[in-house]
Amino acid sequence: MKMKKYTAPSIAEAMKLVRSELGDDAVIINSKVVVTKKLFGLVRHKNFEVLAGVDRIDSKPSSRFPDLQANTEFIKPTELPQQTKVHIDDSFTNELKSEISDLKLMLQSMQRDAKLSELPEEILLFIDYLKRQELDDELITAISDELFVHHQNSESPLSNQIMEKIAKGVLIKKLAELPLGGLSYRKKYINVLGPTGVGKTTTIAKMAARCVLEKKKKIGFITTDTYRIAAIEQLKTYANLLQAPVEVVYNANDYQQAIEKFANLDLVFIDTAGRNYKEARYINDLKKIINFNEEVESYLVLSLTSKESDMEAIIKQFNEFAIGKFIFTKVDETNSIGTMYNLMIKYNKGLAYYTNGQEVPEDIEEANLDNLLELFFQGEFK
Ligand SMILES: Nc1nc2c(ncn2[C@@H]2O[C@H](COP(=O)(O)OP(=O)(O)O)[C@@H](O)[C@H]2O)c(=O)[nH]1
Ligand SMILES: [Mg+2]
Repeated sequence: MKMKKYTAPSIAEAMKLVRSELGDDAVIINSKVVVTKKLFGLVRHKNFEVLAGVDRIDSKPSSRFPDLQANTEFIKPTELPQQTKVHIDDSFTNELKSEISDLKLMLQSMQRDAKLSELPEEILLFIDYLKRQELDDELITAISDELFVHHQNSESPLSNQIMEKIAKGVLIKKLAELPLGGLSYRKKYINVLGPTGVGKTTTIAKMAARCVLEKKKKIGFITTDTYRIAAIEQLKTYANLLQAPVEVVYNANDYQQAIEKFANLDLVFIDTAGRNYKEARYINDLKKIINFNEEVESYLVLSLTSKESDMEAIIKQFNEFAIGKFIFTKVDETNSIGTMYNLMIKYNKGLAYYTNGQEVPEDIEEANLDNLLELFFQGEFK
């Protein structure tokens, strides 16, 4: 069997290449979508990679489907080596299953390609906006399918407003079940976790200021970030402004004492050291110091300027802390905020706040369905 790999921007083009070189008898052995990123990930190219093969009279049977090949007219059964008797075991069945599911995917993506080519300019532009926001392909497909249905049932072009409404409808379905909103005030200790430099301390200052100014709560701070003097000073500066006490905690003993000192406070914010999240040691250190009992509400802070794959690694790393909700920072520093929605949906986690600037206490928003949907469509459509 002669086999060759073909890469093209669409299934149709890949198939054209296959046919032109291998002829009409060519069979598809495997196919997949390959995404390549250029310009630091700003431009994403989707290509289809198809592995095709064709039998030739002089070819030796491949070990892949020897029985099937034995029945083709190209090979005389007498030419078959003895040991090619097939054993239909689990691995073969599994391989077959995965081939079938690959074919299914290929068919779906061909149908989608065909659908897309029928769509008018305004819808394609809208889909392009979703892509630029780096929304997951799965979500984009769900939205495109809805747009397609509306397009078929509508005589006039869909306006941006209508398309936005349709897309929001799809996002609402995915987000509606997730917990959205800030501090519950049901737990006394607010534990803020996350990697270095994402904005944990700044976000704590923003949340704490709201508690004091709007809810008139008596608050205090604990910091386990003893790694850098500047980090302690930063928290103390905010605490002084709010006239709230700070305890610097080096070990479990200090932590216990701080808790006793803060017995009469309503809320205690715990700022943690943002060391390299890849070090398991850091996670263990934290577990040793902080007493994660039912009085603690934990948030994971992620910056939208980070790569999505890195954020996923962080989420997995921090998962054992029973993270209630995410906090996304630096919304103001990016033009693509799809990541926020992708991660919430993928990890089935809600959102407490998103922050959009360095100013304390202004630059923070408590998340709700309305502002999340508005935020997604704040960018320019062209
Ligand atoms: N542009 C922008 N900068 C932010 C935001 N939140 C925090 N920062 C900045 O990010 C830097 C690191 O913040 P910090 O709170 O010290 O991070 P930590 O190491 O996680 O505690 C500081 O310069 C903050 O002013 C935000 O929402 N937008
Ligand atoms: Mg800090």
